[in-house]
Amino acid sequence: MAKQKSNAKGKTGSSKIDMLQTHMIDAEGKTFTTRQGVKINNTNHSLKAGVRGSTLLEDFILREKIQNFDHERIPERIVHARGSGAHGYFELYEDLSEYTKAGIFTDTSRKTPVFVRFSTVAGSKGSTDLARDVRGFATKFYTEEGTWDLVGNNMPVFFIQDAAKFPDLIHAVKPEPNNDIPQAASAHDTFYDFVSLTTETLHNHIWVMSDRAIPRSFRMMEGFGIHTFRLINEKGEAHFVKFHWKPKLGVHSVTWDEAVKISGADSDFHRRDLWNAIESGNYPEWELGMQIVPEKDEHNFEFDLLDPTKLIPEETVPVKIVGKMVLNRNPENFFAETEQVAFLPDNIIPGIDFSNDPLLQGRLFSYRDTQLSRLGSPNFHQIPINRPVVNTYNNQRDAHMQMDIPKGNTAYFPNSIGGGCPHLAKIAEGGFSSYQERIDAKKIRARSESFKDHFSQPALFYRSLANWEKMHVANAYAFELGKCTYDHIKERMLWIIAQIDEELAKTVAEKIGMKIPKSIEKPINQAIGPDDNVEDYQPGKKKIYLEKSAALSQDNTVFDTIQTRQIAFLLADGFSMKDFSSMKKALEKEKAMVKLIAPHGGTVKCDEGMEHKVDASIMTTESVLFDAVYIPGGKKSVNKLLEEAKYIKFINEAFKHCKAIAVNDEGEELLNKSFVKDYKEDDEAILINKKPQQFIKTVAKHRNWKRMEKTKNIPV
Ligand code: HDD
Repeated sequence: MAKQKSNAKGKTGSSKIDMLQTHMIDAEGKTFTTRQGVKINNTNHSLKAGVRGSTLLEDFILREKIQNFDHERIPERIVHARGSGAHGYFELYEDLSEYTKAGIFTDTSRKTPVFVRFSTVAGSKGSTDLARDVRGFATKFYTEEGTWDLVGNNMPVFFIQDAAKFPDLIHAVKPEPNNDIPQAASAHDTFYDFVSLTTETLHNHIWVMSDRAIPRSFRMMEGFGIHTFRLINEKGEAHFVKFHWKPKLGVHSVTWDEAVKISGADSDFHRRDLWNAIESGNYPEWELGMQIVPEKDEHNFEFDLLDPTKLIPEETVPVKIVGKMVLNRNPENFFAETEQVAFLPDNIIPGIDFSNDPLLQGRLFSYRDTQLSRLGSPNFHQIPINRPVVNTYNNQRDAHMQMDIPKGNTAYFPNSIGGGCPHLAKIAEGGFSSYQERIDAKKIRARSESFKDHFSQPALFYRSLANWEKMHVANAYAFELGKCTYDHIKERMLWIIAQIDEELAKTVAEKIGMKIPKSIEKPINQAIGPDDNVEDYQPGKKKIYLEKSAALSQDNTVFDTIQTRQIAFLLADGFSMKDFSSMKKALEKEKAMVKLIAPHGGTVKCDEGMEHKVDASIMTTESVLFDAVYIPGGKKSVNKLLEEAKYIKFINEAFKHCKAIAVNDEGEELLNKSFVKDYKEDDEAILINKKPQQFIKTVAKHRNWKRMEKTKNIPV
C-alpha cells in the first residue's frame, strides 16, 4: 500500500498531488519487465515450436500481455460518459463560521486540493464535445475533514423533481433502444415524447435550448450545485444554501452552426481547450458563490426550495462570493484519474448537510451503487484519485481489490480486544452528525402541491434573455422538433411552449410549419398512479413574480478579457512584418493565442525576409475553431491567399458567426471577395486599418450579435 499522507504539504504544494505521486510509475531509463518484475528481452515474438510452428501455451509473456489487453475496458458511465478532468485548489476569501463549521469554509489559510471533471450527459465516451447538452461540473474537494463532492451541472435546475423518474428521463434522451440512434443528441422522438408528457422538465429544457448548451469552453461555463443544501454551524444551527461557480472569463457560447461544424473539425474541442489552457499556464478560475437562506424563510418563496426544477433568482437572494478555485494541473493519466474518479453526492463533511429535495435523496443511493458496476468493488475509494487526503479507520473489510492491510484481530465495534479502536469521534471534536430536522408526517407516495408550477420559471428565463439569445432559443426548438417524426408530439410541444411564451411558440410553429393547438389531450404529466386524479397533476398557470433576472442572460456576463482567445492570422509569404508584429505583440500581451494559418505547413517568410513557424495549413483547420481573424497587409501574401477558395470560406464563416475580423491594407481585398464586402461599412466588429487595441476590445465582446439579423441569409 502506498503510504497515505495527511495534509502536510510536500513538494507540490498539494497534499493530494503529493499522495498521487507516490503511485506514479515513470519508465524513463528503466528496463522492460513482466508484471511480476521479471526482466524480458522480447515483447514482439510469441514463443513457438519452431519459427513456423504453433504458439506454446507456456508463453507467460504473451498470455500476460494479451490478457491485460483483453480486460482494459470498464463500463462507461451510464450518463456523463464523456468527460475531461483537471486538478487544482480552492481558497476561501472569508471565514463563514456564522453559517458553517466546515473547515474548508472557516479557515482562510487553507488551499484545499480539488479534482474537477466536466462532461456532457447523453453521449457516450467517444462522442463529440459540442453536442447540444447539459454539461456536468463535478468537484471533489479533498478536505482535512474528509472528501466533499459537489456534483453539479452548468445549468441551475434539473429536468425532474423526483429521482424515481431519472431512469425514464435517461432512457428517453439516450439513443433509441432499437437502433441506437441518435448518438449524443436530444433531437429525437423518445426525448420529446417524454418532455412533452412531463412538464416539470420544461425549465431545464429551455436552458438546453439556449446557448448554455453549446459552451465556447468548459472554462467559460457557470456551475451549479442545483439542490438546496444545508450549512450547519458549531451551534448546530442550519441555513439553506445553493452553490454557484462563476467563471472568471465569463459565460460564452458558440452558435449552433459552429457547434455542428466543430463536431466534425475537432470533436475534442473542449477537452483540448482545457488541456491547452492549463499546459500554457492560463489556469482556469471560478469563484464560488452561495445563496444563503435562513431556515425561517424556507416558505417565503413563490416556489419550493426543495424543488430542483427551480432557481432562486439572484435578485431575490444575492450570490455571496466566498472563494475561488484554480485548475492548474492536467492529469498524468486519463484512465487512472479522469475515468476512475468516482463522485458521490453523499460524500459530505461536517458543516454541510442535505435537504429533503427528493431528487437529491435518490442521488445519494445511485452514485455509490453505480461505482460498483463501473469500478467493480466497494474498495473504489482506495483508487488513488478517490482516496481522501486523511487516513481512514473503520471496520469495513475485504472485497475485491483490497489495497490496504488492516492490522489486528478486531473488525467490529464495540470491542475490548483491540482497545476499543477505532474509537468514535465526539461531535464536538469533528464527528459528523445529521441535522436534527423535526419530522411529523405520514409515509406517502406522492408529489407536493408546491412542486406544481412548471411554467413560471422557464418563462422568467426566456423573458430575461437578450433578443439574440431569444432567436437562438427559437431556432433550437425548431431544429429539435424538426427532427421529430410524430406530429402529435410536436403539437403537444407547441402547446406547452405557448404556456411559457406565446410569441416563442408562434415563431417555432412557423419554422416547423405547424399550428399551435388550442388544447391538448390530457393527461400530460403521467407521473401519476392509477388511483390519482389526473387533474391534480396538471401544472398551474404561469405566474410572473419577477419580470427579468439579469443573471440569466449571457448578455450581462464578463466582456473585459481576451485571455486564451484563439486568433487566426491568415497569411502567406510576403506578409507585412510591421502589421504582423504590432498586432501579435498586443494580442499576446493580453494572453490571447495567435495562430498562423498559411497555405502550407512549415514556415512562411515575412516581407523582411524572416521565417515564421506555421501553426496550421489552411487545409487542416477550420474557421469555427477560432474566436477572431486577422489579415496583415502585404501584396504578395494577400495575392497568394486570394488563390485559395478556402480562405474566403474561412472569412465568410467567421463573419456569419459574428466574430471580429481585422485587416490591414491589402488584407481588405480578401474581405471584398467575401460576403463581408456588402456589410463592412457599418459593422463595428469589421476593423480596417484600426489600432490593435480596438481589435482587442472587440474580441473581448465575444461576438457582434447585432450582425446576426443581417447575416442570417448568407449561405454559409
Ligand atoms: Fe447524476 C453522474 C450531475 C441527477 C445518477 N451526474 C453524474 C455526473 C454529474 C451528474 C456531473 C458525472 C460525474 C463524473 O464526472 O463522474 N446528476 C447530476 C446533477 C443532477 C443529477 C446535477 C441533478 C441535480 N444523477 C441524477 C439522478 C440520478 C443520477 C437523479 C439517479 C437517480 N449521475 C447518476 C449516475 C452517475 C451520474 C448514474 C453516472 C456515473 C456516476 O454517477 O458516477 O449514478
